[in-house]
Amino acid sequence: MKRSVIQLTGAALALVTGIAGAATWNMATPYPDATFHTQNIQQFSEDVAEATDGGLEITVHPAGSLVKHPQIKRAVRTGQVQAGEVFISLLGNEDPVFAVDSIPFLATGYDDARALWQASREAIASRLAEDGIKLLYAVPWPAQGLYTSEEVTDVGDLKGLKFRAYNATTSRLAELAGMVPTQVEVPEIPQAFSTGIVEAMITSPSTGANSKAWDFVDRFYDIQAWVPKNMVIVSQRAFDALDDTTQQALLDAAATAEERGWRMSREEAEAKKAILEENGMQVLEPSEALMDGLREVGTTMTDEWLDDTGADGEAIIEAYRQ
Ligand code: PCA
Repeated sequence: MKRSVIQLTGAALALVTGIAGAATWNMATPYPDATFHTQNIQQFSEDVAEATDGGLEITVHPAGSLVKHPQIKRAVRTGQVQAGEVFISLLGNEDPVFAVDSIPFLATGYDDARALWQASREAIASRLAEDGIKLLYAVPWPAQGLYTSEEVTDVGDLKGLKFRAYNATTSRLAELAGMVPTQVEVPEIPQAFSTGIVEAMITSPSTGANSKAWDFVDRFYDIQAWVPKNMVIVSQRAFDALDDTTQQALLDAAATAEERGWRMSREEAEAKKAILEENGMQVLEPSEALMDGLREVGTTMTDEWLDDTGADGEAIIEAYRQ
């Protein structure tokens, strides 16, 4: 009898402290529900809730519904939301180090992308830390390909095209190739094409398929130009407010989400190219002439990036090449 009373008291106590210590976080993300990154984040949120017995609930607000993509980092910094997802190279105009994974032809496959991530992770994490932001993990998009309506046999064919850019790096690439860039977030891609604001883009098979690219372009050139990443970040202050066990559960779930995300990305690449084809698009190997021209643009952009980043950039490239 006595024992069961003690047990009951213990259980009741756990319940009470559990409730008192429970945290609810809001997480702002830029991409729609059907995106594999978003699905991975939903799973991450479920994993955290389960591992902490509901001690940390993360409510995911996708597609820029709570905070628009360009404001997500600031929203995490100011504590408007506790967590967020950001396309890392979107921050390239804040600090060029963030643009490293969007330099054309620096790292074009998953193994290279992982090596580049290992070489740049610390530099990126420490810049975020200066803003009171903790980096949890990053996951790549499939390699970026070129979407157009007309045939493109060399860089000259791109001249004058109205190009959908998604950061400063893609705008610069467009300029160097003689195109006219306009920055458009993923949820607005179909409308930007249908209203004639843009007529070509470079993005993954995932974003092309999810945007139903076949409604507005005919060709996908598999140029595999770079493998950019999204990162999941949290407010350091919100993190510090969690007890040790919850912090550890969050970090463990993040490590799991990072591995799962890289796996999902590899699977996406082929699956989504097949979907482009099934819907009537031509999935094409680029000509050597087109690749030569694009690589030249890539070399220029690597040099410019090294000029902008100085010793920090050099250290990253050196670590990457080893
Ligand atoms: N999709 C996102 C970023 C890179 C990608 O593949 C976009 O198009 O904005």
